[in-house]
Amino acid sequence: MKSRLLPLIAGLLVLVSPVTHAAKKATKRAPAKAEAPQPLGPRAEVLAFADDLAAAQGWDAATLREQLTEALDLPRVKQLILPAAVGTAKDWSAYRDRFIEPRRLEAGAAFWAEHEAALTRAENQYGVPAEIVVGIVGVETFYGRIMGGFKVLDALATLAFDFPAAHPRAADRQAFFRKELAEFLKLSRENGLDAAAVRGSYAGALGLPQFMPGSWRQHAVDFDGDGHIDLMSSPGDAIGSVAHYLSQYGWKPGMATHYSVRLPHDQAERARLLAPDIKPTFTAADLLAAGALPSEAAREHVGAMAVIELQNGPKKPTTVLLGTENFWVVTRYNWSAYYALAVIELGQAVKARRLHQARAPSVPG
Ligand SMILES: [Ca+2]
Repeated sequence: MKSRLLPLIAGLLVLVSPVTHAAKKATKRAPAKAEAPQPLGPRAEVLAFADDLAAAQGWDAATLREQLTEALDLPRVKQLILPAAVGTAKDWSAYRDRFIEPRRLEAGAAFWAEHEAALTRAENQYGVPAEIVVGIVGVETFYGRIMGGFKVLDALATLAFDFPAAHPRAADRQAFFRKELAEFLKLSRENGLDAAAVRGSYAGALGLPQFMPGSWRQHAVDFDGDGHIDLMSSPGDAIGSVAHYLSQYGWKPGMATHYSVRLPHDQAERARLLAPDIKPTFTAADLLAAGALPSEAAREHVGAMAVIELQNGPKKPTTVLLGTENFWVVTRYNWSAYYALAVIELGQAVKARRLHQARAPSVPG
């Protein structure tokens, strides 16, 4: 997916990522070595990339050649991009606890209070509830506290020209990062960013909402009205851009994200319902016919739903839910049911905290 975002937390996510992300073969992570990063150097493919991009954009080729050959090839980035070793137990409850915890809830409530006007305006304009935007910004960057310490130019150059061959989809991913490197260079020039100084995730995701450069150029909006799109330091622009992104991927105002369900006892039916993973496929009538028991609300749902099963480690029972088309839209931000449910539950928990605070009785004087 070209516009898929690769947030800062992807490193955490691979530990619990669904089968779609799992490596087909065991991939042992290299032990951390004190290997000093070296410049990419004047490799033929780097020079050709620089010349092609400079010609297409009307930029000075010598300057771009210099910028890219001097970019550092970062060993740590190549370690982090590899999927977790097979056999790592996925654990929704452990993953959830990383995000739905008191410090992040407190930060989320403060973020919501401070930016309530922008969140409300984004909800009115794009139909995406404030709690979903608050959930995404909270999971991605802890409300701007953790936006990534890698130099994005180095990280993207590493993945564009020296992508680890051990990755199961190395060729695809390398092509993706070459495109993102070009997008980053365009973005820097368009927005007056110093490309050599900008920091982000090991995969090149940027700012409060951790947009990839291509997503920034395609989906970000100036939402605070100052004439510039600034996802690095404008919470207003980040809020509007997240809502706009989800709206462009088909968010349906008023639709629930998910419902509860009991799976059928029949193993073959169960397997058939789980096979499409996060892709909404079955109507409530389909589910009932297959022997599943959707909740009352799910039975009223118009449209297709996905039957999603999350692992809770090797021993505990799994968590099962019905994801709607809006659940699918949240996974366009990051292709993982674990990610989407963390976003949704964090937003709900922050909202509940706000309501609780609003209702708390004042101490009688
Ligand atoms: Ca702005």
